[in-house]
Amino acid sequence: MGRFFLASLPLLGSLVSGLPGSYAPFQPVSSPRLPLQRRADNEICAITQPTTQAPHKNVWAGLTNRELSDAITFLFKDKELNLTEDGGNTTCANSPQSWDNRLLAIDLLQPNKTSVLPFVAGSGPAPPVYARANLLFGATEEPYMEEFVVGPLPLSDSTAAHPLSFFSNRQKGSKIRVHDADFATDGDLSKAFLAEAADILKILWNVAPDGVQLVSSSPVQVENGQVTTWYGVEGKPKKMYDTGTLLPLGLYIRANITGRDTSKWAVDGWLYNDILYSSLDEFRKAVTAPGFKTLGGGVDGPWSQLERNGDDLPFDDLQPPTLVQPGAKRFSVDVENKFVSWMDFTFFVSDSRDLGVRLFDIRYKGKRILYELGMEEAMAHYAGQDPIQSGAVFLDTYFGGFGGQMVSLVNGYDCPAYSTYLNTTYVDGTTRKVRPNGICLFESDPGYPIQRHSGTGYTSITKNVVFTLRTVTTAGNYDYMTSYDFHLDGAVTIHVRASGFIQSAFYANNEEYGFKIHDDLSGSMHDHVITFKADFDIMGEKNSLQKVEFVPTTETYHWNGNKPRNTMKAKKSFITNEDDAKINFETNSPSIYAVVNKDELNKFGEAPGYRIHPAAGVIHLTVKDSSVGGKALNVANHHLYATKFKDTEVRGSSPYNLLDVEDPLVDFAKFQDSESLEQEDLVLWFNLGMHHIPHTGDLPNTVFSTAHTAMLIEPFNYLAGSPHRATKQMVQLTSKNGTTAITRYGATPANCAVSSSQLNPKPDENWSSTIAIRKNPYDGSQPDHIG
Ligand SMILES: *[C@@H]1O[C@H](CO)[C@@H](O)[C@H](O)[C@H]1NC(C)=O
Ligand SMILES: *[C@@H]1O[C@H](CO)[C@@H](O)[C@H](O)[C@H]1NC(C)=O
Ligand SMILES: *[C@@H]1O[C@H](CO)[C@@H](O)[C@H](O)[C@H]1NC(C)=O
Ligand SMILES: *[C@@H]1O[C@H](CO)[C@@H](O)[C@H](O)[C@H]1NC(C)=O
Ligand SMILES: *[C@@H]1O[C@H](CO)[C@@H](O)[C@H](O)[C@H]1NC(C)=O
Ligand SMILES: *[C@@H]1O[C@H](CO)[C@@H](O)[C@H](O)[C@H]1NC(C)=O
Ligand SMILES: *[C@@H]1O[C@H](CO)[C@@H](O)[C@H](O)[C@H]1NC(C)=O
Ligand SMILES: [Cu+2]
Repeated sequence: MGRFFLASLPLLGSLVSGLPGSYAPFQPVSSPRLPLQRRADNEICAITQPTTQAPHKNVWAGLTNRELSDAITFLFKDKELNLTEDGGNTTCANSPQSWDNRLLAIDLLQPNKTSVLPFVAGSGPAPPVYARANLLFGATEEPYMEEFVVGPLPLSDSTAAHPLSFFSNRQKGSKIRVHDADFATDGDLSKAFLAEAADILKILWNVAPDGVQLVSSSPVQVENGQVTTWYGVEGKPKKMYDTGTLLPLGLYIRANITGRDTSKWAVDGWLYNDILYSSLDEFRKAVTAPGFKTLGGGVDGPWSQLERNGDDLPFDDLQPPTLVQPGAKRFSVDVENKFVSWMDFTFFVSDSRDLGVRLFDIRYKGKRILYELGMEEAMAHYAGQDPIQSGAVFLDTYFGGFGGQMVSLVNGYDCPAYSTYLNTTYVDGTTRKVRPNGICLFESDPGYPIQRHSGTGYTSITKNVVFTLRTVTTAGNYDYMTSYDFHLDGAVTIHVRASGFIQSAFYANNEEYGFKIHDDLSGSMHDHVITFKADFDIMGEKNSLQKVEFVPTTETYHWNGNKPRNTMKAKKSFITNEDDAKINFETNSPSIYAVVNKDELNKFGEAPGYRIHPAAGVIHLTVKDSSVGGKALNVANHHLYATKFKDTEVRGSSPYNLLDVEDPLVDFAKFQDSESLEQEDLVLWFNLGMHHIPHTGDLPNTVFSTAHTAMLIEPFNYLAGSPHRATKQMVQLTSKNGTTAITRYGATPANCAVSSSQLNPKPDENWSSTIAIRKNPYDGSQPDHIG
């Protein structure tokens, strides 16, 4: 089970302003709002944010404005690349067209770990800065995408641009064919074929062509050079909500989109009620014949929309308990360097279009435990009787990017009102975009203590204070909330929650792929698999993977007359080879996995390390050897993998993996090439996720409280004892002779009043649905920093 829901927890003692020893007595029902009035002598809590100075520059953060501009200028000057500029505006008419070469994405190329480590240790220079750029070569019969590296930056005589291939283990090289480069221009095609079918739309649903909309399958199918896509017909939302994914109408249209001459593209199949018609005329003949069975189709309405909808709940107009900050914050931030320090933890934050926010150089008590922790890919694999569901595999790093689609957080809802917010930034085409309040940082009390014990005459109890870094990515119909929680016992939990509109299927013939959840509507079954990379460094880079298994056994003990006794033992071993490090957490969880350092044994002779285990359901992909995703999804086949670190194996997947599923840019299976894991630099790759078969409760939106998955990493024989004993936020109660004594340990009581702006935060404070835009080239008018 996961943590409690933050916003609904009563925090006794911090709602009222408590003075030492003077706790709010029982209050009569008639004066419910007393705390502020009664404590008028107290000042309003001043919420201050301590600052800090990062020990060194954040080399992972992203490109500065100048570096970005230099890289873009350099690429555009390269005659051979023949790039068409977008003039800083990717949505305007003179932006590149499908027959132009263009810049799809540009970002910092994360510096090699091997060149960062000496810098971080203070014994080497800052690593050179390179950009990675994804270029789409459209000015050719066979369009392709190729990743380039540009640098070093800023511009110098040694700056160069060349294909970036060391990330990729693709057989066919760095040029990867793009089969749907002209898709942006196909709007005309779909408009035309809907117009031709106007009479049929009228018969089936009594709508005109502009009363429906189309979705296309993802990815396109490529077979023997033939490129096919399917369109699904959907009802149109009636309000502003993007409810289209809840309104499939059960008609699917196949189009042959082979070749670059879009005038030759043609519709060659109409699928309705599981019958495939090979031409519109054939379909029309069937539909207009007597006795043709029409299936209906869902209609947008309150059931799918997001207005409040339902009977009043008891007392529900009253404000629920809320989290408050009773004074100064207890963590410090270097905003410029995106460096954060809370209790015994420090870390750097980076953000990028593809991957969103990730953490680097996570240290605990001054020692690095993780070089890198972040999401690699968020995939969704659907299934169904119809070609849209059956063909749907999404990689969210590709469609807009996990960072590109991050949103401004809603104060008091996404995060507590007192949170510290940081902006995030990403590059769209050649334009830098700034997203205010993309990251929140806050401490909270999950509503249960981290420790307690009652003995004769005493109780010892310790507050559980959790520090969270959170972001939200809205990837089309779905919203992913990613939270990194840091705990007083030295543990870190990685949570992903999903909400938003499900993608659904037309119900007909679909019983084995979902439940009927509304008129003509099936909740389409799918797997969400969210891959994370965790590059552990436990007391140095050389580590091993320990496995401790609970095994049943029959033993004899001489003191028992050697009678057999059925019992259990701990089987301790090491996973010493990459091929053996494809791990599934088994039923009944008998095995414990930990990254340990065998060269740094503690004083009891045990290897110190960090353990990793699921904190809320985790999954791997159900589909084996997916016909749609192929080898592009290989990172999702198990719960956990360990590999030996290499500068060439830094990404477990690529946003462009679906462009060639049989020979993807990154085929994760090729990482498992029998290398030793004994006292090597280990990287763990783990999958979070949910098997999702939507039920009526997913309407209108899936809820975060159930769509939740999490992994916990925690110290394992790492410290002499549990570090949570160091906090002052604990008490001991002792009773003697009928009186109770309270022992405190130096925690200062709150002595300020909570402002009404904390209790009633503005949800739109610094929120932005539009994004600030900075133009290239860099003209010096903006500060030269990131974001
Ligand atoms: C980009 O172009 C579109 C369409 O021409 C226009 O509406 C928009 O205002 C432009 N944005 C900027 C930042 O220039
Ligand atoms: C450069 O791209 C343009 C389209 O943007 C194309 O017309 C032209 O042929 C290309 N030039 C070369 C040398 O490939
Ligand atoms: C698809 O279109 C291409 C290009 O127009 C054509 O050569 C091919 O024969 C078509 N395929 C089928 C199956 O009709
Ligand atoms: C965050 O973005 C907002 C809006 O663009 C801007 O006013 C603010 O200065 C930014 N904050 C930082 C720390 O860059
Ligand atoms: C980073 O590592 C790769 C793979 O070893 C290497 O090809 C590349 O040159 C390195 N980059 C730098 C800047 O050292
Ligand atoms: C405990 O209470 C008893 C009776 O009230 C009293 O006689 C005795 O002195 C108390 N002992 C202590 C240690 O306070
Ligand atoms: C909004 O921005 C102002 C000015 O930067 C800052 O003082 C305030 O804390 C911010 N509030 C939120 C909720 O981000
Ligand atoms: Cu789902």
